[in-house]
Amino acid sequence: MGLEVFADYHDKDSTGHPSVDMSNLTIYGSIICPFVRRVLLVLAEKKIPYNFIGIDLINKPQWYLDMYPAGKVPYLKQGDKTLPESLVIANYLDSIYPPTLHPVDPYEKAKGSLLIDEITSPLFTPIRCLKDSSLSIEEKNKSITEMFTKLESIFSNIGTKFLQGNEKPLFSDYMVWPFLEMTIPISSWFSHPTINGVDSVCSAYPSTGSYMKNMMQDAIVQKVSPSYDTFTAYYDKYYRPKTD
Ligand SMILES: N[C@@H](CCC(=O)N[C@@H](CS)C(=O)NCC(=O)O)C(=O)O
Repeated sequence: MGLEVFADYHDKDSTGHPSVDMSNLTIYGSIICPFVRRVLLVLAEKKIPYNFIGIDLINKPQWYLDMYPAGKVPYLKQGDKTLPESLVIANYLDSIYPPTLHPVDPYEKAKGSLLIDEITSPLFTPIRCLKDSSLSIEEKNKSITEMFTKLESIFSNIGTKFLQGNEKPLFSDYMVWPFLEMTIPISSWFSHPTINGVDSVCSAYPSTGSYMKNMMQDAIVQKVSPSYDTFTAYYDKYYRPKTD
């Protein structure tokens, strides 16, 4: 049913911080959160050992809010050092565990940051559709179609296997992917007229589909990505309008 991955997550009934070896790097998060998966991709790529403490995002434990009042995920703790914000955490991990996932050339590294912004920005559309109950399904699907059209123009301009011309994903690819992968389960969940799997993306938006297929073949992506069932079971549980 896809929700097993959340079985040991901490919710408002959790009585206190779990006892784990806090001499290890610790990440608080939820696998459903694309910001968290950014960090998990960097950890997996670099084979960094860490504790993962699952946080129920809808019913957060009080001890988590006491520790980090903003209550967002991801959150990193390493000894007495703490950090919020996915890009800050991912960059920090990249710096302290070389070799870097960024291009070595500083100009290319800067261009990678621009690409992350440019591509992630339209990718907030499906997430907004999940959360916004004021829009009809037709309006949501229309905005998802507009998002794919925008992405297609970006990916056709890029035209390389991965974002920065490398033979393997770099930092920018791993920062964008967690948002991009969600476009398929969310579109299918809204019964989008065109999008119901990666092949349908390839048919309608070939440059975007081809990039997605390349990313899906990456072993690190395969390790971190939740299953399609996990996405849809989570959306059913938290975003399906109540019918009574
Ligand atoms: N800018 C933050 C955004 C993190 C974020 O919004 N995470 C969401 C889950 S995907 C969250 O913590 N939501 C719970 C809340 O806002 O209370 C980052 O890059 O880490």
